[in-house]
Amino acid sequence: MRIDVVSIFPDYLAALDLSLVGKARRSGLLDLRVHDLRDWTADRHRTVDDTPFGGGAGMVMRPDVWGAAIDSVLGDDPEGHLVIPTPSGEVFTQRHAEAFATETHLVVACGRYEGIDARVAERYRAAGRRVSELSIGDYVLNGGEVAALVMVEAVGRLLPGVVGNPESLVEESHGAAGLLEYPVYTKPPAWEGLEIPEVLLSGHHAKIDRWRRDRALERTAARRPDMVAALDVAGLDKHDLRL
Ligand code: 6GU
Repeated sequence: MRIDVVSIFPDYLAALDLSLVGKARRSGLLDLRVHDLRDWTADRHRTVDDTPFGGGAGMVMRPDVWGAAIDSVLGDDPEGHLVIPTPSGEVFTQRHAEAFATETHLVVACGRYEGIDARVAERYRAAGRRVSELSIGDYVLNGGEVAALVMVEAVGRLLPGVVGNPESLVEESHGAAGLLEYPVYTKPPAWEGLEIPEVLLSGHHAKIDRWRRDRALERTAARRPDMVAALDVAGLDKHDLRL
């Protein structure tokens, strides 16, 4: 899979050389290219923004500069999907990550200031491109770079061969079960006067599975009532805790 990230702060994306995503790049599973938006400016000051039509505070990123950058990195690849991180987008979830991981080419356009001129998304949609405007949550960041880091990591770890043991992708929070993950423990079995739940030492796998599912349900009910409300009742069994 290829991902191009365009930003006025390409150094922000340096963290993508590290850890699992860095390894995926070096092994060729992920062709990640980071670009400086200012490479597509035409003036001496390498201007990327201007004042908003209609007035108001802040600056808006120019569509001509973005258009040149996006045309250049999309090339004539008809599969190229334009992703625009923005706090006004729909919320990026594990479902988006799963869908993106099946694609061949993403272009992530990181805006700053008050955002990118709205005609950019409009133009690529009109040209028949897929365009996704996505937020990573209900808070305000200074630009799309941190959101791009989040999205590339969430997608990158789902690419076949990136996570060493694919089993670890199965039972996780925000997975298909629609529940948060149960609490986990390792050695030592007693620490600071705290002991691990005895059932985990029992070797009784059915009991351990039941205990983990109860804790996942309990935790999800306490922390994410919105996820409980969205649970598919058909997926619950008669032993599941009353929520
Ligand atoms: Cl994608 N961008 C910015 N600037 N702020 C955000 C965001 C994105 N998602 C949540 N807050």
